Amino acid sequence: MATSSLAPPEVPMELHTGNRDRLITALRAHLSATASPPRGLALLQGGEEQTRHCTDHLELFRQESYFAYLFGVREPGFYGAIDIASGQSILFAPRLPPDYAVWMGEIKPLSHFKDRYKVDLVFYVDEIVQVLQDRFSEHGKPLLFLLYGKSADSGNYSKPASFEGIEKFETDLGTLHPILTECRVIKSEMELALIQYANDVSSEAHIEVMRQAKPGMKEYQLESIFLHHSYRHGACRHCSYTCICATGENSSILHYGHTAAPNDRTLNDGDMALMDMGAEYNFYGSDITCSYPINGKFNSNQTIVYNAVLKAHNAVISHMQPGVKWIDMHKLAEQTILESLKKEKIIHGDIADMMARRLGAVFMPHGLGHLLGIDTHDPGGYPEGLERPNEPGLSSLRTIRELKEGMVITVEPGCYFIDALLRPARDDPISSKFFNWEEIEKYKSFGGVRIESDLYVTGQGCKNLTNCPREIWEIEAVMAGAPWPPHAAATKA
Ligand code: LEU
Repeated sequence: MATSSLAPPEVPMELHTGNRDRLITALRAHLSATASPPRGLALLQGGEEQTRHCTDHLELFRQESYFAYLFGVREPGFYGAIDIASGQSILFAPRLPPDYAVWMGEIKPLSHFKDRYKVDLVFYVDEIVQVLQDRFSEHGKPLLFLLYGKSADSGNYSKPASFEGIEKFETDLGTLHPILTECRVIKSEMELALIQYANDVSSEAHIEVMRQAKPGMKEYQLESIFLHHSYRHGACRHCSYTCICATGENSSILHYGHTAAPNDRTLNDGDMALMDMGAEYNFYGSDITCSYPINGKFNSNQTIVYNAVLKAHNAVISHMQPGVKWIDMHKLAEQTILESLKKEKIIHGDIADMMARRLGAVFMPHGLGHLLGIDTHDPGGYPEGLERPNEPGLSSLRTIRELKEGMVITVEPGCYFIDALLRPARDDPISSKFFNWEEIEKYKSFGGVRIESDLYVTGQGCKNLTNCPREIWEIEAVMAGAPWPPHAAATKA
């Protein structure tokens, strides 16, 4: 039986009150520079429950992230508003039909939501026009700041609040999104505590998977161990993303594990496993990757690739501090990996030439890491004025910002042997000369290695929130039954 040292923490609603205060301060500062006095309300529509296609099967609801950030509301169908001048917060709850009490449970009174979510006022959604007009129209037609803006990762737009009668209000679609997005970039102590907890759960669950992995098992069994541990011991019902449980050649498929590649391969003796899985607690997530041999012992090729990636992971972490440019960290990781591959005669030639030709992207086509918070790819990576680069590898970066104290960002270098990238490199007469194709042939079905930790940027450097065995000897010891963290041994003795 797996044991656990986890204790799911109470979530203080002050976390979300603090998030609202941060938005109010930022909006007031912005508006006082353009209008006086600051007026209007920020109005957001929470997520709506979805059914499976045309059926009545309800998908498990997870709140929309911007709404979760400001209000912490778990239930679907809400609206939330913040009066910028007074700072008052207002929730609008859906009016539920009497039948709800029979099929879904108690219909909670509005006072329940006021107490639970610590807002100033609560009304029903069908009262929204009247409430906003009666209470907030002292300066004429009330002005509503709605959330409308593009996600730099998906290219999708957030849905601005809409309701019957919205034409009675003046609306602004451009102000709220960039300001609220920027608020989410810097984490408060309370947010950090939840991200740390999600990391504690995921680190422990990863170790449980590592201990149980054996040749002959299926990838989905590793996924199920992670999900079970996170939920059973950590109270995490959601994951931050679909588990990537890739073994053997599958570990070179960056976003493996989706419906068309559903973690269903049988594990073989001699395979590497690349496990990218993260639990989510009260909306805040984690994103961790561990790579190791299924049989518990690194062979020589596995050692070479693993140590190349580990060296890059550690080099980046040792350079991280406020002011450092993330694109420079990406290049540092690429260069470190290329140097290790050169030392092992997998590639040859001048590293600076390879960097200039962007050959690092043949082995690491994704970005070094991304902001993490309520979303796995947390927004704010490309604020206005910052353009996504278009060169290979760099174009996959989800941010090229300078690090700032309070950011949480993943560090996830990887090294993969991907046919779809090696083939064109081979076909290109100039690039081809940098590769030792005979040596690379030996890694044909190797797959890849990724090592991913979640880092908090402090005033002077950074703090690693992830606690998984990383050195080869540590992984081999844990897979052979040694305790983790290692001081657990001392405590037990
Ligand atoms: N999480 C990273 C990204 O999508 C890449 C990883 C899955 C290889 O940017």
